[in-house]
Amino acid sequence: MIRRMVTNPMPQFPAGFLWGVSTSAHQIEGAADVREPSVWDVFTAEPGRVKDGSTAAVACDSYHRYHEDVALLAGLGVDAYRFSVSWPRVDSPGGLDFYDRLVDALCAAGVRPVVTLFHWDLPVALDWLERDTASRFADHVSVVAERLGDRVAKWITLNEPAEHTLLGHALGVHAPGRRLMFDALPVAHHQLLAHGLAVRALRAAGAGDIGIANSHGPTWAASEKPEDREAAEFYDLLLNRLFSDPVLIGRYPEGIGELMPGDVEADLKVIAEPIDWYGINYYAPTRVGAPQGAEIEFGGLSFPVELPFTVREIEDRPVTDFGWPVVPEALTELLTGFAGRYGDRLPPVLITENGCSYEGVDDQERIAYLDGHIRALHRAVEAGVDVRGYFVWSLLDNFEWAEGYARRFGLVHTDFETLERTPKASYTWLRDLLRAQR
Ligand code: IFM
Repeated sequence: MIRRMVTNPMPQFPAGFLWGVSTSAHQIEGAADVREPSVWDVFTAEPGRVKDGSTAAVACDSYHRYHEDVALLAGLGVDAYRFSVSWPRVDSPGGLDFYDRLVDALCAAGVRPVVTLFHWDLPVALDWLERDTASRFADHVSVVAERLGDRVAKWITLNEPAEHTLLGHALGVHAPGRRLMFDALPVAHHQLLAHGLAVRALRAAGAGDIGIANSHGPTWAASEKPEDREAAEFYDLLLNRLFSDPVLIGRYPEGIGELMPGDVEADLKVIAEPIDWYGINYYAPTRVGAPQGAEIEFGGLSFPVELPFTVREIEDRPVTDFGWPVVPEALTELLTGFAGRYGDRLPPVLITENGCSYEGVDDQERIAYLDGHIRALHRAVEAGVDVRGYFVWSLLDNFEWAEGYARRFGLVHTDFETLERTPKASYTWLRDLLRAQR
């Protein structure tokens, strides 16, 4: 547990630095009865998939209460709000009208809309194992861009394709619940292709300011032993290179391209379509060692397979209610490492997610977490990394996927019975920080 008074003044970030908060459609909107189903609706209906047995059918009911959310954003004083459009809702009658209203409300409140075009809620009829899903995504993107493009400040093609591949298709703890292990690699390739096609579709629709939100974090070897270092390098490749090398330098890490389907060289030219900025979702580093047994544990499930690594505990660090270690300086390490790896191929960076799960409305631990990470971010800026913005995950407590409503990441508490929103201490703290930054 970390509980300390935050006293030192926050250093000033460069003028024009973009401050925001993030959410995603499936996690907050509810109103599942007025849209087509997604793979997450099917997954959560299956017993045992979500820890508390809940679904996102109502969630925060932001579909009906978006005006309350916009008022909270305006009160917080953020420059921007990152939300996602639900592909199944866009495919439903009147679905785009909802986003039209939301975007108008944000603009009227002086909050710039940042739109994620895919945040895991794939329409049930589609499948990322199929190459055609990438083209279908580009069609979806064109429809959204035509309608909202005149008011959207920034576009994000995909959110965390790494987690969607690993958790959803390799391990099966997220929708669509497949356990394909390394046979899930085509899912990664097709999402990357979808990203490149989406960049082209956005530009064709006259939209600009385009990025992707990939999850990254430093990977630390459990020891100097060659087997631990090798395992850590492999994990680093999966988390920190598989989804960034193709986008930023137009090639897969060594040994991966030959495992991907289709004309990979031609696809990489699409995948590496230039973007305007690169989004990083950062939560924690990972300590990785050599495999220890024939079973892995994840999300309460055991897998009778041996992965080429095991995730080890990071000792002597506080952890969040989710059990994630709190290591702010790893964010500086991540950003300086990224800038070193990609050099001038790395466009300006935005932190598109950073946050933590804690109970309670007097959430001093969240304040300490955010304070530490924003300072770590500033150190990266001082070290010369071109970081242009920072988004807290999340505005509201919401549906945390396979964890249901048990994990609370919000600056605002959601009562899931009454749907009442109550700003937490961290909301007030961030509001004051943003005021001081201006
Ligand atoms: O809630 C998720 C979000 O959907 C994607 N990034 C990580 C968050 C916390 O687990």
